[in-house]
Amino acid sequence: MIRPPAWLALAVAAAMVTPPSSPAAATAAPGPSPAAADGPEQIVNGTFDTGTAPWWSTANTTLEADGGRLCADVPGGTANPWDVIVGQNGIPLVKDETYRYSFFGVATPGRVAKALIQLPADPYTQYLSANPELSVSGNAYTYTFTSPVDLPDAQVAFQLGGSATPWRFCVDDVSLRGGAEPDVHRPDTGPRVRVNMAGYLPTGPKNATLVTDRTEAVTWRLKKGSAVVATGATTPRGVDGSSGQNVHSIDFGSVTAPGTGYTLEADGETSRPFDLDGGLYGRLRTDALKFYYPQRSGIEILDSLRPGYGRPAGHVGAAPNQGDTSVPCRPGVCDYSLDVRGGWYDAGDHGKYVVNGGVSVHQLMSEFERGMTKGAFEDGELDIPESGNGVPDILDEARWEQEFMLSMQVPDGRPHAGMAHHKIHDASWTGLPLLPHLDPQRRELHPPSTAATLNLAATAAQAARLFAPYDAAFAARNLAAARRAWAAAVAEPARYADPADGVGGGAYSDGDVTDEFYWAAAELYLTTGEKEFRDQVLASPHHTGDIWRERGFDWGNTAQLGRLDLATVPSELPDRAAVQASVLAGADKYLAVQRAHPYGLPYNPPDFDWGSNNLVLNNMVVMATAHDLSGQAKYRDGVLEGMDYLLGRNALNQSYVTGYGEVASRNQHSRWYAHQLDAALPNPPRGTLAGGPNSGIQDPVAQAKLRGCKPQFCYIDDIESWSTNELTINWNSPLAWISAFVADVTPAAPCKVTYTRHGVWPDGFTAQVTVRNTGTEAVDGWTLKWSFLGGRRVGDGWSASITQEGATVTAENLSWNRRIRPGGSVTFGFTGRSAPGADPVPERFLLNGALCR
Ligand code: 9MR
Repeated sequence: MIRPPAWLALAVAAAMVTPPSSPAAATAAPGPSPAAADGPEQIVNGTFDTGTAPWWSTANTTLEADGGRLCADVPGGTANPWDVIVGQNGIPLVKDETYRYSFFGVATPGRVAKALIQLPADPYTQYLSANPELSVSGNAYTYTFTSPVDLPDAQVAFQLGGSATPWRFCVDDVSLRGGAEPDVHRPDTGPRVRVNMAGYLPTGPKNATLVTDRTEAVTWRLKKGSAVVATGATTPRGVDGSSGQNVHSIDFGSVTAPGTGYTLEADGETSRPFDLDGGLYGRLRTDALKFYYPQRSGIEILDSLRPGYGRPAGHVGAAPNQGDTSVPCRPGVCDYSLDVRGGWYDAGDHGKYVVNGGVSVHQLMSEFERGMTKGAFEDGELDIPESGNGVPDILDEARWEQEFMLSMQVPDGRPHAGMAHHKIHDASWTGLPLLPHLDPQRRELHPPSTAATLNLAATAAQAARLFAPYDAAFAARNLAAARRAWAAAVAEPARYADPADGVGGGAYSDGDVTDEFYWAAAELYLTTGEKEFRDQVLASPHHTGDIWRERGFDWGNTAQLGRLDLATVPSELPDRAAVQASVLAGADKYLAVQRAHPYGLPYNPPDFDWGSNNLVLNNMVVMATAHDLSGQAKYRDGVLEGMDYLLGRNALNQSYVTGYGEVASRNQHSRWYAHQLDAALPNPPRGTLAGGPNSGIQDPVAQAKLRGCKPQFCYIDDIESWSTNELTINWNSPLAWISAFVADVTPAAPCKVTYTRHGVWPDGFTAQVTVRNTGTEAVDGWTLKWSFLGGRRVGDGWSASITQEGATVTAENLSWNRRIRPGGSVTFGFTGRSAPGADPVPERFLLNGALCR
């Protein structure tokens, strides 16, 4: 950050003032009036010490925090000043107040820019307009003006376009002083002792955070009712950058007795009550998955299955809906219509997006893929219309979305055949509330993109191996679609979605799809075992690069999805051990971030991103996978501590999951869970995750109430705060995945399994399995489980009774070999029926429910 001495700033100010070019109402005076100079600061983050949020730019440039300044490379060849803009919105102006506006600006090479304070929408009335001549060495500029209007959301803008050649703009110390003290929103953060209000696992780590001015350790007391059950000393942690609070941490992990009504006391404060409850995450897993059914498009939501949430089918062609049974393209994009009914609504809007649908359906399928050995997912557990059809409900729910993904593929014979349309949504934004079946907007298909095409390729390839045991025809349809999509993406590797295509729905643009190529190649390889895809995986820069960003992964960063699956799904990949080691390295990185954070957050960039809770969860997915691969307790403990943040151990002292904890998000931005706007409508269902703190605060409610917020405070549980408090299908998917992980971390057993294939012929094989007891106690009666991918099936067995249900194979002892003495082993075998595609040897075996390592 550049701070010229005060006398220089004032001297330059007097010299540099440029009168406003047009608006009669504005006045510019040489030098600040004393009142304005002393008035309150209206600009948020004008010093760029911790990043660039909430400043924004037009899509043709990128904001950089460069040595404490904001900088942007301005492209050449634009015609008008407003073709390239850097700005900040939401600046309140008070009529007849005099303001002093100042900044330090640099141009390389020198250029004249436009500095404006104006109405943020047509007719863009200018209250201050100046033309600073920016130089390479930089100057401080100061202007004063009197506001002719009361306006809650003026815009400060630097218009930088109109140059034939490119140049670099940098700015610092942007300040607008004067007017009224900003309306400070003071959230009710309750007691200063912050705990996981939903509860802790009796056997897991238990950490809390105390907010206090004290710098010395203080005593904490854990109580159950009025009885003190444990005491200890806090650990002072200093000032936490993510909240601006001085904090101590508290570790009460020694207490393990299950029960309700625990409280934690320290520094004269008593936390909200919590439980030690082994069943907590089992319930959360179910609720996080149940979120999806009432998010469905194209089907009536039955009140009998979701009491209080029943509603007519949305977008099935009944007026006033206009689709989605035959949806045309946006004008000029294509000359056909597609039947794209079904799928899940993306978020609180009625849009359906292939890129975001991709990561969501993938994480649901991955949750199943991780747990299928155990047969952990049952038919009937989610209360959906398909319950009872013989297929695990989680797969039925995933299929609802996957069918939609398939329907977005461009038909043969059309331009871009095999690619996927990027998205389908309303032609214009609609207001809240609006139930899906009442949406009157025209629905439109947006152009195909390489990113959407690769999301389709990846998820369809994964669906092919997972659905094969349940519905071979659906699996085959997916594999064919995945191959077509892959070929189409290779033919058009850089068809990007337009970042400006954000009217009526989100843009979801992504200018780098090399990560999507890697993910799709990984899924195609794992399903088919084919050399072409293996070579693509091995040649990708994402295969060995450090992809473990501190900011986590999401719909636009998908290399991590490929890397995680290559680590966990059995295959013959030559460098598989290195891939697995890289997951542990990533998890260690997130653990280090978490350990340094006094709120136990495994995510801590200087400014929090849109949907930060999702990024926190995805970093936890990496830690959880490291636990699956290594069995090391530190990774599981890290995941549990991360859950504490989401469920109440945070600066706002609130849970971000509806229905979990005494104070929890309940007004997430949604057009149909709009209880805050219409008492006849419900709140979001239990288990709905809010996006969470977002330093960018792009919506007007957040801008009015949260200006200048430290990252953890950039959140408000208001239905209109769409940038901090939306719900989405891709945020609930890691919540479901992680809660399944912590609900059921499979314990390790002292055993070793050797699985040997003896003979292989075109449609069959024989295998022999040896189970060795490596422990010190005899095993008396055994059941061994594993899973078969891709449609392989067991046939006749010997020395064990062997059955298969869906993907899960179960081998049980016979009466004569039920006992395995310490150091001893049993061997059994079977014939099997092969299936096309990859044929890896199973790797995960459960002996009497515990994992053999
Ligand atoms: O989740 C998306 C986030 O990563 C982006 O930064 C943001 C702005 O482009 O958009 C988010 O996605 C929204 C989408 O554009 C429209 N539907 C609601 C999504 C969640 O807020």
